[in-house]
Amino acid sequence: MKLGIIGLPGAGKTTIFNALTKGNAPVGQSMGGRFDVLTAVVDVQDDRVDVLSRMFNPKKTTYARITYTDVAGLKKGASEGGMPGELLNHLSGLDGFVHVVRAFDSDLYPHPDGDVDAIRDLAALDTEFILNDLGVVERRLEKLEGGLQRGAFKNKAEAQAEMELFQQMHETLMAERPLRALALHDEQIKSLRGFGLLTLKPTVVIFNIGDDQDELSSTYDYPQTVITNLRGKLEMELAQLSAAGDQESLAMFMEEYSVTELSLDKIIRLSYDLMGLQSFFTVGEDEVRAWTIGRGATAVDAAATIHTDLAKGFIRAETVHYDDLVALGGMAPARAAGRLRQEGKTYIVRDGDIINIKFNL
Ligand SMILES: Nc1nc2c(ncn2[C@@H]2O[C@H](COP(=O)(O)OP(=O)(O)OP(=O)(O)O)[C@@H](O)[C@H]2O)c(=O)[nH]1
Ligand SMILES: [Mg+2]
Repeated sequence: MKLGIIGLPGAGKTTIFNALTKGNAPVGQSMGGRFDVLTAVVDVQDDRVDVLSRMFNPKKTTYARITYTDVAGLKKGASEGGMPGELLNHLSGLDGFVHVVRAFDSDLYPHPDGDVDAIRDLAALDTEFILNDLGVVERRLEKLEGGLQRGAFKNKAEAQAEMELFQQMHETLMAERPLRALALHDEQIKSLRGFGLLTLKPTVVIFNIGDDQDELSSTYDYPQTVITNLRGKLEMELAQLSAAGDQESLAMFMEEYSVTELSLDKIIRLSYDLMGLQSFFTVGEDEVRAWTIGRGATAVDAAATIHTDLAKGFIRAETVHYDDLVALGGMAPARAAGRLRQEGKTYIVRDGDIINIKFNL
């Protein structure tokens, strides 16, 4: 799961990258068109993993993970004449975006456009993505129309259905709305995967506010989109103190700014949930581990997430739900109470399932 931190130049992308990843990447300097230099993997905090870890006392405890990448090099006009192929490839390959919008004012680092206007800037980068997608959709529509006229499609009904979908997408983009606004169902989203449509991807919008600034609200309201405020610079400094293990300065700093907890875990969790992800767990003496799986995934998908061999030789999935395990107080009582179920390949995994794959190769 890889999320790209995007935003206009100087919006605070690298600052927020550091805040989320407890990193030390240099801020206030552009990376000169190199857009995929900063990548970091973070743990998704999950109380359930901590509880399981106390219960099984394993050698190793592993949380679910998200990769964040700092995507430099996007500016207004980026889509004019088409985005550079390399940048577009990079963006298309991401699972979602964290869109950082500048809301802070700073004499030291004036806004390149002269004044700060977060709503304008949010729309500006959205427009670039919308124009990019519009190009993709129009090219596909031309092909479909031409092909249908010439009778080039074996399955005419299928081509017709695709054309209707693309016409609907075209209307949405022409109304300057992202494709997320259509709330397409999973099958449709799957069929669109190869097109690299940017406005279809789930997005967290972060208004990057100044240390003493009030939170911004907005009417920006689309499916698969969340909006949040973050004091980027302050959160970066707190995250860095925390990473350096400087508890004393951290406590002082937090007190001074009336911060009760670091925001990074909240934002990481937010992006995890937004992507429609869920966790299942494996437990044992060696390791307690959270694994990431999409909604609707089956037991055999879960097996494949752990190892392809487990999927190939799949026999059954011994499954107990986290809530049952904790309520009953352990594996043995859960088994005695009949809560340890034997599930087959097609079982739909639930968030919080604890799974032991039985397999034979
Ligand atoms: N006062 C204040 N300054 C900030 C905040 N966030 C970022 N800055 C400053 O704004 C400047 C740009 O921040 P960066 O994080 O480098 O922004 P960026 O989006 O990565 O910039 P580019 O990579 O050049 O596009 C730096 O000087 C930061 O210190 C904030 O929340 N408050
Ligand atoms: Mg940067």
